[in-house]
Amino acid sequence: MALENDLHALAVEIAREAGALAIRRRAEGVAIAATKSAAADIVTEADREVEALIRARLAAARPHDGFLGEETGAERGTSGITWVVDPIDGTVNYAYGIPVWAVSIAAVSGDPDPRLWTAEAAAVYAPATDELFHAVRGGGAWLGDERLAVNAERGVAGALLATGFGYDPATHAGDLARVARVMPLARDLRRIGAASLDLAYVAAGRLDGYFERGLNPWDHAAGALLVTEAGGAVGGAPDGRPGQTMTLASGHALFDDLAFAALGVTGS
Ligand code: LIP
Repeated sequence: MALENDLHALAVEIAREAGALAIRRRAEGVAIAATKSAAADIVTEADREVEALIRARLAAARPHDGFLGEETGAERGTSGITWVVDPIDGTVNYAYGIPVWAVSIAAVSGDPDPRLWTAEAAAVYAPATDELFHAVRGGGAWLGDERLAVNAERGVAGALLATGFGYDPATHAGDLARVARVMPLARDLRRIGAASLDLAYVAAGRLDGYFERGLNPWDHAAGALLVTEAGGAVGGAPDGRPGQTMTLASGHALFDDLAFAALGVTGS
């Protein structure tokens, strides 16, 4: 258990430190450093600087761990623990000055393959609201000192759902068709723009469910543990885990219907 507690404490401490750096850089003005998969897929100088800070602090504290970061890629470790990091999740919101973005840090054990790893600890820190969502496997999900729980029941008005759209315009028609299939389940839809916060909000009961195609492992690694530790279900990919093909999250009562609408199959 000490291993999980050490991982959790480190994730929380570094997420706060990284969030403070990102907020400072935001106040100084954001510079777009490059584009990645599409013109809309931007990376700022702050993304790179914040990931460098996180990576350096983790290497100093746990030099034999592996790392998988959105901006600097993967490096295998020898300890059996890998850190999965999105330094600024919600980069477009961050660049536009929309205060909805987060530092997402997860510690996973086992094979550093998102289809195989076990999430051990997670921290999702939203500096604009000073909200730190965190979890240890088997220890519950928390917002600060408040224990979190997903919305277990289905409301008569329908579900408050969130989704997102990829950076590639060629994927938008398919994503919108999926929204049309899912809307009969919904009372309304939100497009928050930061997957880690979408997932944290499901864990906190602020959303009833979330679905999004095309996420990367660093987008969902920490948030998925928040949801399961808050009593919810995650999945979407053929192996039943969150993945590139789809990320789903909700309470168990909604999950299969959400999966069927989003994927056309059962969620189990
Ligand atoms: C973002 C996700 C968001 C998704 C965006 C992008 P980034 O991550 O958090 O949910 O809709 O396309 O993937 O790029 O800001 O780290």
